[in-house]
Amino acid sequence: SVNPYWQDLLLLDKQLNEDERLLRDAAREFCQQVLQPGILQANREGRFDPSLMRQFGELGLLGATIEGYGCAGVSYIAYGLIAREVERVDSGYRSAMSVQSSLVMHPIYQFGSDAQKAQYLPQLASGELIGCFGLTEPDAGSDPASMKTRATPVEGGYRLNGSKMWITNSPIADVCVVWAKNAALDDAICGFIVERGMQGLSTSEIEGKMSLKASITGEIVMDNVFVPEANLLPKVTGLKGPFSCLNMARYGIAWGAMGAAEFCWHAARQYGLDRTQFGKPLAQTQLFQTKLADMQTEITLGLQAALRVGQLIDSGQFDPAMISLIKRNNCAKALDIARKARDMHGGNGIADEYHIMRHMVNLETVNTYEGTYDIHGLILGRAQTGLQAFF
Ligand code: TGC
Ligand code: FAD
Repeated sequence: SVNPYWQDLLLLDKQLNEDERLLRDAAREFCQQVLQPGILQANREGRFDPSLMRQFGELGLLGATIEGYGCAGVSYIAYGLIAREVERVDSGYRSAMSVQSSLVMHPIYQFGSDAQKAQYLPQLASGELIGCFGLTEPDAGSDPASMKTRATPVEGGYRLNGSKMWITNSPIADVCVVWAKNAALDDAICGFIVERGMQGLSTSEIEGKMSLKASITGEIVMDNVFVPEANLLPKVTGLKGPFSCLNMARYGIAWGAMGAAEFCWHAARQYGLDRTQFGKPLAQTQLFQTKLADMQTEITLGLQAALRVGQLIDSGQFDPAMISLIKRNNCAKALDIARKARDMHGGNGIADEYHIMRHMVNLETVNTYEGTYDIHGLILGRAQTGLQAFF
């Protein structure tokens, strides 16, 4: 007989509180009923529908951990559960949600002035405004300290020059949180809120992506853009600004990647039960079953680890190394699970109607952005040896 808890052997569900379960169920219903039916076509066409952000907003899924400003004020565990449900449908949709929440609203909330919070947060929470986060540059990816974008002080504000690359949502963003070296502060890195319509700003789309096609990605090019003093994030200088936003986004990705992996695992199991070769279901072969067991093991452990880090964030005890550990491991395991599930679906595994290969190619990006697998390995290596191995 089938173990009734095969999907949740360590009973994660029972470790959640009532509010977290209710939010998880509401997010799952929205994702399965609203997002899942359209994903095949959106991915085929390489299209992100900006109105989805308003729908995320209506459900309270944007900036969900923030107190006030129209935000839900839920726990980081709840935020992780949302990411898991959204990414069960598509990593690109989770990208849109996590950039808005962790990389745009979080820095404005943590490092913004009262006026900036009041001006931007309510409309970002409702999805009326779409935000993006510009850290990566053509010549500065894993090493953002080498960025070239510069802010030069002028009367009343700054002139920004430089270009950002691979920026989720930039072509449709109303608000860009851009990180630049501030010449007024000895080139310390500062955050600036750059708005659509500012002269000299352009955000062209990057074409030809074979991964995360249902997410829109672009550049941010700034040619002498005047940014008023009021748009400088006043409460942080240095790389700890962008990195502390990345902590939260990476944590959400660790949950999200498990959502994509769960989709692939459940689909492979069902496919194996339904498909007969050599006179018996594929799921009745030893090779198929041990692959399912590997998937179940990695997902169950990965979710427990993400839950544990969520508890530590919620109780103010987290360290960035914990987040590197789960981002790195969960993304790599999810990618491996998606590749296995692709194989277990045989030829059907390459058809987009089965959704597996889309998850697989999406997870290639997820394993790379927000710090690659190897970069998180080096962060963990440094944290246990005290030795810097980046350069
Ligand atoms: P390092 O010397 O280590 O640190 C510089 C300053 O930053 C502080 N810091 C942190 N603060 C908070 N949280 C963290 N995780 C932090 N890590 C470092 C550190 O204490 C120091 O502060 P201070 O006051 O002493 O100045 O800096 P480094 O240049 O040696 O950094 C090395 C490295 C490799 C760890 C770092 O550069 C890194 O993480 N690289 C990866 C880059 C990355 O993740 N980029 C992500 C771009 S955004 C993105 O991909 C969005 S995708 C969104 C989506 O669609 O979902
Ligand atoms: P590189 O840094 O050039 O790395 C290439 C390879 O070299 C990797 O395997 C890396 O692990 C390895 N490597 C690098 N340094 C070392 C070292 N010291 N030792 C050993 N190996 C090393 N960025 C943003 O700022 N905002 C966004 O919204 C955003 N969205 C993205 C969306 C998509 C679809 C993609 C693909 C990327 C996005 N990024 C975004 C950028 C992303 O964060 C970077 O791609 C990532 O940080 C890696 O940088 P890179 O591409 O320049 O690769």
